[in-house]
Amino acid sequence: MKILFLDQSGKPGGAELCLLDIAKPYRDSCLIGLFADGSFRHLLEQHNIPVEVLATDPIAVRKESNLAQGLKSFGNLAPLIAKVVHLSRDRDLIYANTQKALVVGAIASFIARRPLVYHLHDIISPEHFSQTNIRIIVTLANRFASLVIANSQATQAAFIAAGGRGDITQVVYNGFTPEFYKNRDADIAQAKQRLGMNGRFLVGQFSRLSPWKGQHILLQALKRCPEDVAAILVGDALFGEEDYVKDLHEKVAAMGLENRVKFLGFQSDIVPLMKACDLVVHTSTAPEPFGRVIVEAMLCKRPVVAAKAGGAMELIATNKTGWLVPPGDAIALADAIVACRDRPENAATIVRNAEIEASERFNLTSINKQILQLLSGIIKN
Ligand code: UPG
Repeated sequence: MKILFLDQSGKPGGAELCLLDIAKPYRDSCLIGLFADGSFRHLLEQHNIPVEVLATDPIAVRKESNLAQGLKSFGNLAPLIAKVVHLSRDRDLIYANTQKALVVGAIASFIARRPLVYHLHDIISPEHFSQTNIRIIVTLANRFASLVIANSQATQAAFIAAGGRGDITQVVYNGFTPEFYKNRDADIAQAKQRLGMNGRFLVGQFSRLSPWKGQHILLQALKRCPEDVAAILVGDALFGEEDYVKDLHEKVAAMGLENRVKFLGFQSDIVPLMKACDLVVHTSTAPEPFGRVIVEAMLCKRPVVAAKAGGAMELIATNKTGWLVPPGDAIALADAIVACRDRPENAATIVRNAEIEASERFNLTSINKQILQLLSGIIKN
């Protein structure tokens, strides 16, 4: 199957890491078209996945843009759309992995008469998108997409609640390769040493630094935990959240947490660091569409506490495969961290259950089979 994948980002956020895994089986015949250059291109090249940067000027429209801004940037899209139309001529389908990819992909699919698939990684709600952008996404998906893949039931429900067509929407979770997380324990001692956190109960937060990812909630929780509890924040601002990063650093200083918090920036291989942690926390203050880090923690055999909203609730059964606490509740998070530190035997049982469940439910091989089946159905029709 010849697929033209489209993604607006040059940086490897969760949607891009998911796309990397989806594209692997098609590497001999697909092309990934990016709307910006960056380290995501290098990552695709390392995996021998054909990639081309289709636009060099950043596309100005943002998630919160209004109609006038949206229309203005629309005019700038014409050359990009022309390129996508050209590239899609000898492809079986266009696979849009982000919102701007949907806008370009929808128009190109109409002109080139190619089926369009839209992989929806976000919860379409006013917390994340302006009303204009919600209308654009829903209208284009309803009118042009043959299939909308939602990364969780929560994402699917939000899309339908916003007016999206349920009859073209299917839930497909992110897939992972369990073997990738196994037999890497030799790196743990080295990672702990590198972090200078020996003898501490180490809590890890792995995600881009962004207000809704809630790193500040972890800092507040840490302040309430005993002194031997320390934290690493792994990730960087990917999409213009530099003010939040500055704010986090100021908070750490103001709260006297300098010796208990380390900012590690973006790391291309999170596994050794995750394994060096005693607990992984997911602290999003808005419903998380899926939550890759939760599954990665399970596969790394590390206990995980997540915010009880959105897709996270489909990933964790509390007290069986992890713990869920109310989003934005630093007190509940601190209590969960201390409970995990004080009852390691309980955590060990949970970790065993979680690894078995995650290896089965989120196995990349079966997830990619599911996607192949869905795509084959579209091409036949
Ligand atoms: N990560 C790194 N290095 C870092 C920090 C993070 O590789 O330094 C990885 C992390 O391991 C994870 C990914 O980045 O695999 C981030 O995933 P996630 O927080 O789930 O992704 P988002 O960027 O928020 O992307 C969207 C949704 C999210 C969903 C994802 C895939 O918000 O809920 O899981 O798309 O569908």
